[in-house]
Amino acid sequence: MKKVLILGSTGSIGINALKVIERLNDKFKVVGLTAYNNCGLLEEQVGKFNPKYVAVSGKYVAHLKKKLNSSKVKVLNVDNDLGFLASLKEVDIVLIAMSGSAALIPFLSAIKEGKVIAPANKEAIVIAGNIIMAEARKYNAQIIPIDSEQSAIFQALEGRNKDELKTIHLTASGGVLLNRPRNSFDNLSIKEILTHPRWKMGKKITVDSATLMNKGFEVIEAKWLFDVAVDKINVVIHPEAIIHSMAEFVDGSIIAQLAVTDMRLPIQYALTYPKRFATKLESLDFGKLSRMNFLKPDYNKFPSLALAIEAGKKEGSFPSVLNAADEVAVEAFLNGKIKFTDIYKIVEKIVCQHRSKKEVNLKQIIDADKWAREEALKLIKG
Ligand code: MN3
Repeated sequence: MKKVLILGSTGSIGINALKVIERLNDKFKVVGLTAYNNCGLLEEQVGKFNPKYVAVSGKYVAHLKKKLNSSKVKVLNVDNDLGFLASLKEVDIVLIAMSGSAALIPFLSAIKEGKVIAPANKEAIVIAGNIIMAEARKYNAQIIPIDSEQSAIFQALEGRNKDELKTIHLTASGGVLLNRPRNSFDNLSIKEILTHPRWKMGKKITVDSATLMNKGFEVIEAKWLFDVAVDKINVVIHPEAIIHSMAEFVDGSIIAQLAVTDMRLPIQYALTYPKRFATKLESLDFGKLSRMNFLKPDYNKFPSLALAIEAGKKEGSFPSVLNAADEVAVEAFLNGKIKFTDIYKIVEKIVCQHRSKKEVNLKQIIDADKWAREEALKLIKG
């Protein structure tokens, strides 16, 4: 039995991860679950999976302790204790389903203990991919991505020699704005942005999918995860989201991973790797599918994608600044404080003001994050 810690068990990835574990309950034991403020659902999950540890935001710790009085579960604080949880001897796999750069601390702790890490979280690898990958090599920790595109690339590259890789074709559904004219973007409502055609996800990532910033983050992520130059990563719009990404080799052969759009599949693969087990998911029906479409991304319509690719090329603390400014701007949009098109304007302005060396340490990354957040808040207020 593999022992699993899930950071962010009440979000959509966390909920799906627990569904996978429930089906494969003879193979996995949940050791710890963490959430931010969804105490109700966390409580339910504790009842079902009986973990040894849970963690929530500091202000809810006392409340949750009271609620879970009768069980033996230890209640910890997500603001301070994630590093401790991720480094526990009794944990084999750390599944990082929480969002935000706060995942960086438990990510690095898990690496130092040589654990298997299954990240769905983007921010940690986007802002500190070079440090994460160097540490993972040093401590022999295995990183098996959950994000559907990274999982597809991981699967396509399995057993291959890296020198044989020519291009990664990173697919994108194109988001909710694919067929909307750019001149209508200014008046887009929050509700219109939050209806993603293919995937059900959290709000922040759904907005990032609409701007294609999410795809830009994935370019940066793929660069670090698979050690390939940004120039070798080609973004392809594929609205059906059936091909989850592809690897093209030097001989011109392309290996793609295809499946129904259901996150339980890449989650299960990350947990059971290198084995595969049956799922209850339906098979792709090619007869019904009949066609798949592909097109080039429109960088003028979606400038966030170009900005992210540029930040990925420049390295240093640029990805950190990009991520932090985007997080603040998207939140302001979701709170009705700025227009949809202001998201890009704010992020672009801050990235352009930033200066960074190519090589940066963890402190410089965190300082850049903090600086970008402050600058973004100033712009939003002004
Ligand atoms: Mn994705």
